[in-house]
Amino acid sequence: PRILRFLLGDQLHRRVSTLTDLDPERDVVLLVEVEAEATYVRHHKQKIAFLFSAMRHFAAELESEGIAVDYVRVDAPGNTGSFTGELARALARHAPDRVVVTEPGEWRVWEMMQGWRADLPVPVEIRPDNRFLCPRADFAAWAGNRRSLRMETFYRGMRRRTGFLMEGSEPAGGQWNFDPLNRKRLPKGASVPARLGFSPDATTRAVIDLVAARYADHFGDLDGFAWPVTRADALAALAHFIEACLPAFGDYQDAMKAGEPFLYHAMIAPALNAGLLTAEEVCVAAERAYRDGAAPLNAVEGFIRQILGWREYVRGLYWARMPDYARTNALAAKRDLPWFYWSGETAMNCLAQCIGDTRAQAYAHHIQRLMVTGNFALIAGIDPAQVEEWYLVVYADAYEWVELPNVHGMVLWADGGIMGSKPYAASGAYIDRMSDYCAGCAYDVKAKAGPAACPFNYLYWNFLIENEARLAGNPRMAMPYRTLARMSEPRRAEIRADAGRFLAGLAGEADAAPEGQL
Ligand code: FAD
Ligand code: DLZ
Ligand code: SF4
Repeated sequence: PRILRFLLGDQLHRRVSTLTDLDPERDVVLLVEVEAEATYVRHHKQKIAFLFSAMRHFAAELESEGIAVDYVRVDAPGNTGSFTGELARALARHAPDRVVVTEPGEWRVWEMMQGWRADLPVPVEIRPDNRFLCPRADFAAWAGNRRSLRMETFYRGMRRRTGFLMEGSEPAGGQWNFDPLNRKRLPKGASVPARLGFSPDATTRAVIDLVAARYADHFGDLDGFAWPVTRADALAALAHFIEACLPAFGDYQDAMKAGEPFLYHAMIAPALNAGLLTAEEVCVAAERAYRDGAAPLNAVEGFIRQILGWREYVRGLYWARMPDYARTNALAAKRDLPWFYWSGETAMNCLAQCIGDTRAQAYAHHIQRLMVTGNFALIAGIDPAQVEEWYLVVYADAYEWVELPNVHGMVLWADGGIMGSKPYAASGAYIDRMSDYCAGCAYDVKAKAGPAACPFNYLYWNFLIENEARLAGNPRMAMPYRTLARMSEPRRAEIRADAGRFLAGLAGEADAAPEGQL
């Protein structure tokens, strides 16, 4: 039988389940660039350029193996602009006996696939995505109907199951988690390794031109494009990370520095999420560095936990709890996303820096996402749906399966505690401890009240006040609420006045809706 193997743009791995039993004599591999995927949110320009270029390179590699590839470019005449439309056109071109696909990363596309099964004239086989270490069904079995799902428990199970960093039945070094060692501030004058950038080849340059013209009104710069777009380059990026960055990755994992978004991070998430690398080979490479004595255990364990733990966990949680997961808003947050998330124009230096990095690179590292843009959205009470859309737009590695649990659950606590036992709210002191941002800021991080005070300081207390009914009974919030209880009435009023003035200013004069404001 002749099989049409439909490969989505983030499934670019030679051994992905769509391709495992490919018969080069008869089968055809279909890849399509479609307007609907490029614009269902207005992705950062670098994200589209990265994916189109990676797709084109991957198609060329398959062809060089003698495989028949049907590649539809976004500007090809007759392109219908959607997965469903392009699959239907391809069926007419190739008249296959059946279609094989790998399950997609997003619920939205999963629903489309159910439609294909129902409506297309040939059978459509949807295969599990074998690039993950924990199959969806196994996660669902672990999760059951439990309300709260803790990453740490899942992660220990994954360590046992895969054998990564295990000595028999015990964790290497006698401990599962070395995080307490991983909170160092970057020493003044420290020189960080240079990013291994990949200069665009002819294929990438053509795609960059296409994106610049076609998606000119999307967020983000294209100038600094340096992502690996082939498997060979992605493997080089991984090797560079293991050698130059992994040894210090643990120590400075949470550190932030103005003008240096990359620090000791791996910069591999776009490649990993698109299939250019697999989670397993990345963990193998990191563990080898530990076994060879090239990187310390706190770094290697911290890194493997991100991939074997967090990445697998958010993906499992997404599929186990969608579509309801996206709909909750446990803290009833409803303010609009401030315009400065797009423009970067704010006097708060930490936010200006992180948003500037994001616009220039389609990248910010984890703590920038969590403790700066994320924490601000949490304590300012921004509507989860608007925050989620922002994160899905702005990062080259963003797909809903990984973005949504991180934003909805980890950052905004909009899931009411499925992911984390308490919101990660923090005042300016945290940012001051972990970065050099405050020194260059118009606000004073030490000041608690008044127009010159760091807004994170009063927004933090205002957040606790606004959510007192919902959060005061949470045992993990007992300490801050005890402090709040000791506050005088005038001090509480001052916090609410500072926050009210600041939030009204954010909303702008025209649309400063009094409802929900202070
Ligand atoms: P490193 O810091 O070097 O980490 C190595 C790898 O671990 C990453 O490449 C990634 O694959 C994995 N990883 C680390 N943390 C997480 C996590 N919390 N969840 C899942 N995987 C993780 N990651 C995405 O891939 N796509 C997203 O859309 C995304 N959105 C995020 C939104 C928020 C609000 C937060 C707090 C985190 C988000 N992350 C997302 C996780 C993490 O920030 C990025 O994976 C990481 O910054 C990518 O850069 P890196 O490759 O240099 O990562
Ligand atoms: C993100 C993206 C973009 C921008 N463009 C395409 C595309 O043109 N063709 C394609 O096959 N995939 C694209 N993708 C990735 C898909 O959106 C992704 O496969 C789904 O979100 C499921 O994870
Ligand atoms: Fe951010 Fe406050 Fe520091 Fe300014 S003072 S950089 S607003 S934490």
